[in-house]
Formats: sequence, structure tokens, C-alpha cells
Amino acid sequence: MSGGTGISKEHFAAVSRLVYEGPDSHNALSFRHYDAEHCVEGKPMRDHLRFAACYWHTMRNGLADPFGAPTAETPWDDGSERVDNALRRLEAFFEFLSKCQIGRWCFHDRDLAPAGATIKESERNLDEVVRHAAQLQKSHGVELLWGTANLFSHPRYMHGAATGPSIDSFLHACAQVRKALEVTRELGGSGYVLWGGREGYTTLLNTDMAREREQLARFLHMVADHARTIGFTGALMIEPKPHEPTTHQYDSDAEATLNFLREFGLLGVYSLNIETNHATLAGHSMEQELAIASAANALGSIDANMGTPGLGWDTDRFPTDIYLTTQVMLAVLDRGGFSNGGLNFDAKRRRESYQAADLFHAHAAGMDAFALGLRIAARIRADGRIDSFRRTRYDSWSTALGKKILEGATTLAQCALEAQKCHDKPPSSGRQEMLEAIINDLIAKELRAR
Ligand code: XUL
Ligand code: CO
Repeated sequence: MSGGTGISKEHFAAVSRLVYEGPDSHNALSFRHYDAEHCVEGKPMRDHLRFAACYWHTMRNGLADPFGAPTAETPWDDGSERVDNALRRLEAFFEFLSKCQIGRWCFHDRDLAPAGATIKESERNLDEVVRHAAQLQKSHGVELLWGTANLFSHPRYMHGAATGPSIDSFLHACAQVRKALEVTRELGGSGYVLWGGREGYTTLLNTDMAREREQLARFLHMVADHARTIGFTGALMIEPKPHEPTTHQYDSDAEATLNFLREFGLLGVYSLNIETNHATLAGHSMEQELAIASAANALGSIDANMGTPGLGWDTDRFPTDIYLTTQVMLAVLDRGGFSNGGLNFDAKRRRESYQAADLFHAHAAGMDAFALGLRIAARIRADGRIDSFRRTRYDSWSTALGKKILEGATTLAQCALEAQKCHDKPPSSGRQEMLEAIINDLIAKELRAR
């Protein structure tokens, strides 16, 4: 392995590259459904799914929980906050990506490189690690899906970053995002994400919400302006989440975020990075969040994970639920696929899955579940029953009157007159159970065909 550490070491020597072995394979470190080259709807699976691994969970999450110490085995990491350790960690990560057939990655600035005593020193550290990342991207044929800045871990952000009551946190956030955006551009990132982990409130007793929302909007405008200035052409995205660690985040779900963007003239400038566990924490299904984002032409990318029903926090489990991955891929195919986005496994192993091999098991499980979801979604689309039912349900709107109403060419009084001509036809049935059975039928057919 080439690179800045001068060390050429295999960090996952016990694992060889995972390959597609087909549905009958009992080799847990292989793919049963993800066949990168296999074409679905005329496009290789790899290009449909655009898998990415995230640096924060994969390399920086020791698997501690609020009651217990870290358990993850990370022999490549000496635990220090030194740049040489950061470089070695990066080499282990790229080896992992290659062996797992994952072509993209995502990072926060502070996951990658240690913070220094000053902003300049932090930037120097980041530059050194990013130089190495650029080489590794090239030698491993890996691309950056998106970068971001960690505006939530440092104590200076305890009251918020852009939304903090002190201008200092706002200014620090500007410094961090300016740099993170620039290195994302240097690494050819196809997107940049803002997750406002502390951009919300803990108690309204000490919070001026109107002011904080305006601060956030100003910040987002400046970020977008800077992206334009430096020639960053990727997607700028906001990642909604309702709460945790705050009581309430200002970008609490897709609808609230779209409303915020619209209110402050940012619609069309930012799109959304939708995460499953954030959707469910908000009390919504992932399907709904994706539908809302798609309807506003604002579906940018997806953080692929899932929650634990009954546990009211962000458990970030690997997405292994085939019904969920089918719904996600149906939404992605229906909107014509990803452009700048992809499926980023913002997911962590359970604390008990602590061995290095579990990184591979976990990602392979998620990749196979999504590959199966893609195959099923394509089958649902080819079958056409669901789509045709949904379309014909609105048939009465295809009439001349329906068109006139939608074009804004009618008044309420005219519509009231038209109502007298309706002969109270019985409404059509929603047939929800029939539709759900069709989905099950098609899942069963796909599983039989595998
Ligand atoms: C937090 C979360 C973040 C963002 C990036 O819940 O999802 O990791 O994806 O800051
Ligand atoms: Co996320």
C-alpha cells in the first residue's frame, strides 16, 4: 500500500476481498445478492446503489454506550490524537473499502484529523491527512460522496453552532465549514452535508427561537456563497433530525426543513440528505420522508441505517430489513436514481459485534439487503400493478374540468356549481390490503427467482 506513512501493512489480513457468490453461498463474508456488475433496469447495481461507508462509525466509533466502555478491536489505532495515527487509520479504512467493494466514503473534519490548539493548527493537520486521502482515493479507485464539519462535539458548541447565543460559536462554525468545504472540493466530493446536531434548543426558557432561526439562515447563505466562490459544484445538503442531543432541532424533518429553506430563500440551493433513523425518531416512516423530499425535487442523498423499534434513540443499526430497503429503492428508482447522492451507511455495529471482522459482516449485510431491495423494487416497477392502481385512482382529474382547476382557471363558485352535476358516485376503494399483498407476492417471486 502506498502513502504518507511509508508503512505498507495489511490491517485486515484475515479477510480477503468479498465477492458475489450468489444466494446459495454459506460464506458469511461474501455477497449473496450484491453483484456489482449485474444490470438492473439497464444499469449496473453499483451505479444504482452508490454505496458509501462513513468514517465516523467505521473508524472512530469505539462502540461505547452511555453505560459502558468502548469494546471495538482496532489494532491499527494506537488511541492517540496524533497525525501519524490518523494516517494509519486512513490506510486501514481504504483497505476496508476495497475489500468490501465500497466505492465511496463520507467524513467529518474532526474524524479525519486531530484538532490543534489553534484554528491554523487544526487546518494544517487536516491538510496533511487530506493529502494522504487524495492519494488513497486514487490508488483504490474510491470517490468521496460527501464531507461535513463536526459542529457539535466541542464544548464551544454546547449551546449551538450557528444558532448559539454567543457570536464566537458562529464564527468558529464559519471557520470549520469554510475549511471542510474546501477539502471536500479538493477531494472531488459530490456533496457537502450540514447536520445541525445542536442547531435547536434544550429549553425555550433561555432561547430566542426567531433569532436563532435567522442566524442559521444567514449561516447557510454564507456557506452556499462560499461554495460558489470556490467553485464547488456538488450538492449542498441538509440532514433533518428531530432531536437528540437537543430537545428540538430546527430542521426536524423533511417538511420542516423544506419550509425553513423556502422561508429564507434557500430552496433549490440546498437539497436533503434523508436518514432512516432520523425519520423514525420524527415519528415518520422513511418512505414518507423520501416521498416528501422527492415531491419537492429535493432528494439529495440517503443515510442508510435503521432504528430499533421501541428504543427511542438513534441506534443507527445497519439496514437489514428487506421491506425497508425495497421501499427506499422504489423511491430512488421512481425519481430516476441518484445524481450526486448515494447510500451512505451511517450505521454502527452493536457494541457486542466488536471484532474487526464485524465491520465486514455489518456492511455486507446492509449491501446485500439493499441489493435485494433494488431487485424487488425493479420487479415491482416492471410488474406495474401498484403504479397503475395509483395512477388510475386519479383518473377523474384527467378530465377537462380537472385540468382547468389545476391550471388555476376556475373559481370556488364555478366548482360549487359543478358539484351540483356530481351524482354522488360511490368512492372507489383504497384497496390497501390488496396492494400490500401484491408487494408480498412480488417479494416472494423475487426470492424464489434468486
Ligand atoms: C447524527 C448523524 C450525523 C450526520 C453527519 O445523527 O446522522 O452523523 O450524518 O453529521
Ligand atoms: Co446521518
